[in-house]
Amino acid sequence: MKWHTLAVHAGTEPDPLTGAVMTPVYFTSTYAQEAPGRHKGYEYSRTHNPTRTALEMALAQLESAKYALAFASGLAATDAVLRLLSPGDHVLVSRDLYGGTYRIMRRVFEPWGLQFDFVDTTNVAEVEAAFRPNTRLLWIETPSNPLLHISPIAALADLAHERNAKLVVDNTFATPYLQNPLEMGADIVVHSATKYLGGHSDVVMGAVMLNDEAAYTQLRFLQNAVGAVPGPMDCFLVLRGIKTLPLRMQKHSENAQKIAEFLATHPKVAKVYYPGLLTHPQYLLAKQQMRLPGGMVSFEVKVSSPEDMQPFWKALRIFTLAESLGGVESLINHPALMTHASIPEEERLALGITPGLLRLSVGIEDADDLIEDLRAALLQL
Ligand code: P1T
Repeated sequence: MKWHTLAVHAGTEPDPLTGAVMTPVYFTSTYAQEAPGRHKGYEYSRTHNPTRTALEMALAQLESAKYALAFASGLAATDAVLRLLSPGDHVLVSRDLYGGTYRIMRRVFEPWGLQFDFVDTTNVAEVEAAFRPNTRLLWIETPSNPLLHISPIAALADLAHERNAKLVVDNTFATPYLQNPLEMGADIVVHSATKYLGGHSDVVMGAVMLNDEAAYTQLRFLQNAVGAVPGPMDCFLVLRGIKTLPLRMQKHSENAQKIAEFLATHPKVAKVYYPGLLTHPQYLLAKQQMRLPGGMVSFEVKVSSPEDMQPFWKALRIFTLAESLGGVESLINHPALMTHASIPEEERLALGITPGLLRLSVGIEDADDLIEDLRAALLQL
């Protein structure tokens, strides 16, 4: 099946009871049993819910995975994957990554006994040198949040497997339409479905996709035992969002390319981070492992302190200053003060998350309007 067909039909079968073409939203916490333990496969909605089952089937198909599990948020999905490990295990992680992922690793799992090292995963030699005998996972974000670094999935999967470790890819920025890490050798894919999979900024959800049966069984156990599951309405919303994922990603990417090219020539802009620009250090790798460069653009403006940004924020008419990304509307975020505030300042600055760094989630509006909005706001600096 090709992509647009897959997105429209994945996980969606006409309801056998009524013929309803759209997946019904099963608002029920429990299910009648004919006799104790005799039921139609559903007992209790923390364990299973038919709307969630339909979504999980769709998510698996999108990532060409055998299995998918939906969670209450991207971080709940991350939490479940990290719980596959035991105290004393070591994890290598992309240095540039979502602040909340950094926080759960440093402040929840490190005190619990896991060990983390944050490395430049665009550089295979640096990753190789950081492996320890107890390294169990290599965890990468590609493109990374917020600097859009691209890490080589196939090479890192080979390296992880040589060292008896697994490769986890947070595929949130790329989406399954732009990149399928499992096909490149990764073992586990994690998504914040809050973003492009949902696509409309109206739901918080996470997902895990994988092929390994033993890890799947353990994750299914954790999903039920810990209980961070999404409700049926949220599952319906993400199922609906998925139907337009390829269409949206094409437009997000087309707009982002135009905006990145505009910013690259702007005198107030010191640096642009976008994998679709020839100046991006991993431009060729992005071309090779991604269908399109995606809808996220980061750039650095020439300001000495965040206070100097006030007139810029005030002048914006279309871009909304907000955390999150991946919706149809354009958002702008200040990583140092917002999404990445949980990373200590010294580490942030070393990474390149400076007071002038801005991150755009480019929506599907008309590119000319978006460029005009940025042009007018940049005039204020
Ligand atoms: O917000 P939640 O659904 O729990 O997903 C967490 C998460 C995981 N991975 C990546 C790459 C992410 O970007 C996120 C969430 N990110 C934001 C809210 C943000 O504005 O960057």
